[in-house]
Amino acid sequence: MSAAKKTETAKKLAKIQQDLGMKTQDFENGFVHYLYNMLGRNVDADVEYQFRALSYTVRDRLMGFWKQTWNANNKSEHKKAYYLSMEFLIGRSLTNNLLNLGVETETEKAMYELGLSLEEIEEAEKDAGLGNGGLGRLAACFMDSCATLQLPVMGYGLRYEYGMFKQRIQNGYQIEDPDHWLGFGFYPWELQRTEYARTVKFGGMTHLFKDPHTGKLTTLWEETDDVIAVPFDVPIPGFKNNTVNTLRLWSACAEEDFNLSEFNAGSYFEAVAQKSEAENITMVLYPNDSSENGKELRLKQQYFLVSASLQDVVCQWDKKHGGNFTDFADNNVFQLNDTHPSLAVAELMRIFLDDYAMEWDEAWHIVSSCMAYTNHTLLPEALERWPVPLFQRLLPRPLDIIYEINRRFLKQVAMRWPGDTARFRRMSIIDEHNNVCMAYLAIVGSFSINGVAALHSQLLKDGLFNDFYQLWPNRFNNKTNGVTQRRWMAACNPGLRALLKEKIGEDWITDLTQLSKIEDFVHDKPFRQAWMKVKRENKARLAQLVKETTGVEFKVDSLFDVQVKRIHEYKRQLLNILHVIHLYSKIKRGDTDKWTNRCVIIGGKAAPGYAMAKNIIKLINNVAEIINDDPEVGDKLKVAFIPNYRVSAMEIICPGTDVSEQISTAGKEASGTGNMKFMMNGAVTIGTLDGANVEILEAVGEDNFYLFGLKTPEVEEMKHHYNPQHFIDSDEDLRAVMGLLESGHFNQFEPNIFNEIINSMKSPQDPWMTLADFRSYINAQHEIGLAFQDHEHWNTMSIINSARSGSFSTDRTMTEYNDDIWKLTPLDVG
Ligand code: 26Q
Repeated sequence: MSAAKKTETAKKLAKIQQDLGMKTQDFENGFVHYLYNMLGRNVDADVEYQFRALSYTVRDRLMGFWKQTWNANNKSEHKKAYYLSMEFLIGRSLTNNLLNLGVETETEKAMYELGLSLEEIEEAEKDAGLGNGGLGRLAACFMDSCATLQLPVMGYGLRYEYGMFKQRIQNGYQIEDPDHWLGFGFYPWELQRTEYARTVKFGGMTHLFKDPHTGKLTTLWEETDDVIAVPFDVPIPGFKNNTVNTLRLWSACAEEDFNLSEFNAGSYFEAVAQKSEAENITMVLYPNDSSENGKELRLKQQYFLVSASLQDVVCQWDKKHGGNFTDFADNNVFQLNDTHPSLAVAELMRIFLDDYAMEWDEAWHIVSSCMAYTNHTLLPEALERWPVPLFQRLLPRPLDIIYEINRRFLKQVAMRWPGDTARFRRMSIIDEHNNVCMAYLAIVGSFSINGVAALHSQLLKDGLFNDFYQLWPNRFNNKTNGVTQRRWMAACNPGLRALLKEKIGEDWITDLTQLSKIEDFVHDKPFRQAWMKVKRENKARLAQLVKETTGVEFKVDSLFDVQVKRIHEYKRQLLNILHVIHLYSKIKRGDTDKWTNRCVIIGGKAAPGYAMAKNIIKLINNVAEIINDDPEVGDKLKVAFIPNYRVSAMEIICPGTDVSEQISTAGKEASGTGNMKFMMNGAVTIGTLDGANVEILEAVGEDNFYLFGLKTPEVEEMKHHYNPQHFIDSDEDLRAVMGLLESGHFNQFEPNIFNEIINSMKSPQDPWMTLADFRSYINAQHEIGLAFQDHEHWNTMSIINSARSGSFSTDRTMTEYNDDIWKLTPLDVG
């Protein structure tokens, strides 16, 4: 095709695209077209087909903007950022895409005209559960904010065939079912792009090779088992700004003509088995929210992500700049979401050294100027370490490079601290047990290292990474997490959105600090009443979810007290349960003066191999059963464990919550993001001084936050002489609670099943110090109960919490990443 003809055709296509239209009638037409012509169904088809037809209709309308953004990105010379993450916890996309396209009303009408309900169709969408919890959801919120801020950021992740497992409760125990979210390979929001497939090497061996012409030594990595990485692109629309960014998810595929030699030798079966081994790489998401070390497949996943993504970026650069990498670091930056993609440091070195014959110093200069690392945990046991022998077998060439990085790095350490062998040993990327320490690899290779809340970032400098902080203080910075208010307010809380629109307009949707304006109405009676009404309706919706999933009936007038997050000892669901048992024991002894009826919701998944966490779920369910079945308790106290907690459940839970439980042992929760979702939607927090709670408290003030528990230094100090028995002996209420637990009251026909839980809490070695915080937690909860009885006072706290949540938007977080780390220019796509 001639250049002129090409331009003419492009214009013609753009015109056709525009003609798609954004009116009610256009959505009706599109929907019917897909339902009839593509799916061969009628309007009375199953709601899954309705969802498919509607999502295709919406996707059509994203395509033009997507291509426009893609072209704008490729055309002009500007810096881009790449967010490398093993997890993107997207959840559902239809509602969000309608909101960001600004066509919710039109679509709703269109469906109504056809006798259908948009809400029902939206609920038919499966969650894309490609993440465990906070870290994965954060990545998804980041993508939304970057598109809304028009930042040229691309996400790189994995397209797991099976996402986070589905959780069922049977006899109180967690049962895991596979989450085949793709159904029969169907996900309307992805676009396969086989033309950008890449090859990733594993195994084999390395040897030096001397180029006979140049005399230059290069390393060859040969006899490898190769796996093809096929990209699937997911559109990420910004809020009403014509920008659609890209999330690229890699899927593993065996080589096209897989192992023909073996096939010819008659090993047909082995050849096919190898094919499935290659495709195993992206089969399933690891369901641990803290590291699982030493698992070969996990390391393969990490290298697969990193290698495919870096090749993708470097190839595109090479095409444009013909092998000249001088300006590469000025135009590209990689943000590493935790240590999972740390191998990026070694892999980019490998590409430059081996594929482009670059000198070490030049390559290192570029690599260490374009990598930035975010840490999400302080728990030392969660730091990723991989055995060198495993590395040697799977990734011999990257391991060579890591050794060389370490050798040069340790030389620097020795120069700075001559003779300090202890420090030398502490800082080595290869530890004393012959493991590769991924966090150190990330730190050594990055120009920026950040924590995810002010306290957490400080603790990284003081503790975990202190040696590195002394060496490179300027690399360390803080970026407090956020959440996107588009999903976590506008989309999931339509009642609140309507009320806000009436009072302060809709600017808060792209500038959350605007929420502070509602504080002007805190004494305005009609506004206050409307606020209360919205909360009440949201509580009714939540109560319905609880009824449907657990059979437990909640009264809307009760205090809704919620803790939803992964089940982990440091998050202390146990402390919550101790409080529940305390309330129960008070009811049983008739101590119900000034009682506040309370509904306690707990939800979350336990890692399948984490026995203690699974047992905590069983305890919650047993306690719930005894309490809910006791007529003497009645509506005074209800307890429900919501099964299969996930993004779409939180969309119903957070708008209907009165009290948000953020009760981790101080110094252990890096940030938390659920805390922010609750706050925005008008819940009051009961929390320790941990993670972003510190900043939430600062924003709302002590009058609007229920603070309790030991502070981080107090926890550290108490470690040396922790005596849980002392707390039991000196506290009558705690004694009663422990007595009930130990008597087997909650496990009458299941003797001893909670012994380990009880022993862990009573152990002087308990790192989570649950019993130490019991008294102050109970007192704070008591205050909450009383405060809730004063409806007006409670309403004021609720309004203030939401009004002062302005800084917890990922729009703010992304702006800070950009100003301090990425330095991108927003790209107006017109
Ligand atoms: C690592 C290696 C092997 C297998 C699994 C893992 C793994 C997977 C997921 C390790 C950690 C995670 C997830 C961690 C996580 O979600 N951390 C949370 O991140 C949030 C976002 O910054 C914070 O708000 C939370 O405080 C933090 O716990």
